[in-house]
Amino acid sequence: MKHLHSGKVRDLYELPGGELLMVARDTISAFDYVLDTPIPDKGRILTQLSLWWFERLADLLPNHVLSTDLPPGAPAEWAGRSVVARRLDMVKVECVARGHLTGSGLADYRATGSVCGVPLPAGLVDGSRLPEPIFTPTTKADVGEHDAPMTFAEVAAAVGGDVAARLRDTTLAVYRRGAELARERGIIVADTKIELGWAPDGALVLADEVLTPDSSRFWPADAWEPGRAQPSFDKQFVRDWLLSPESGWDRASGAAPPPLPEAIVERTRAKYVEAYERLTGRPFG
Ligand code: Q0T
Repeated sequence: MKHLHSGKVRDLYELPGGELLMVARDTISAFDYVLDTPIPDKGRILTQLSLWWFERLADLLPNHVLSTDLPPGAPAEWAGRSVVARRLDMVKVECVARGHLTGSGLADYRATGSVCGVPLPAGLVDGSRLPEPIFTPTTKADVGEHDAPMTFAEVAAAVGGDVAARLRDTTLAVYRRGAELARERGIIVADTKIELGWAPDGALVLADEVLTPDSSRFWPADAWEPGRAQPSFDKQFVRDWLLSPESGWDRASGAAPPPLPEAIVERTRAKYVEAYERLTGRPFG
């Protein structure tokens, strides 16, 4: 197995036959740091959630999954959090859809009245639901840099108008399917980022991880209140503790965050399990 790449929360290997092996870790990020304290089972929970979504999206487009069996030679502890995938020619645009306004979309709106060139009504605030979901692509920035918003015209100039329209329509279709289903189960999917790639036969294929709390903003629907930052479904205990005096952490100091206490780890793990169980209707593990 040849190591190809390590991201914030995943490792990528090449198998002898040329397929990829994606392995999700239990790491969690907060305030742009990857924390030293893992959340037990997070890699398995998000991998299983993503696989469940792939099945529910299969009528919209094919996905990169070849097998969920552990390949020969892989360590047993990767079971349940690894996926053997087709190697694709990845689309070099970050494909994002938003149904609610927050984060970098909110910043763009406050500066321009638009997000990625899509004009929006006046008077929207942090957390507002948009009149309809919008495609808000960004550049794929190098490690350490931040993605920059792209207009649809910029995407079209980069990949061609027909491909740009397919990226937009596909991203919006995945978002709509995910947000609609999640909403019925008490979770708002405010926005989502998907990874798309081209198969050798020309098919546009859904890759990576889809509609998980790492690729999307999940909010508890019963706490939604536009006009303030919304609580995160999964990470709120981590954020609250890190910003509390108990953590002793000064975010402005530039120091890395301290290790998480066991109680915060356990409550956060329970939120990932809850998201999985609410969405899929299946017990985890
Ligand atoms: C991927 C092909 O490795 C990455 O960046 C290197 C700088 C990021 N990355 C690429 C892939 C996938 C998937 N998923 C795929 N099916 N085929 N590349 C995943 N992450």
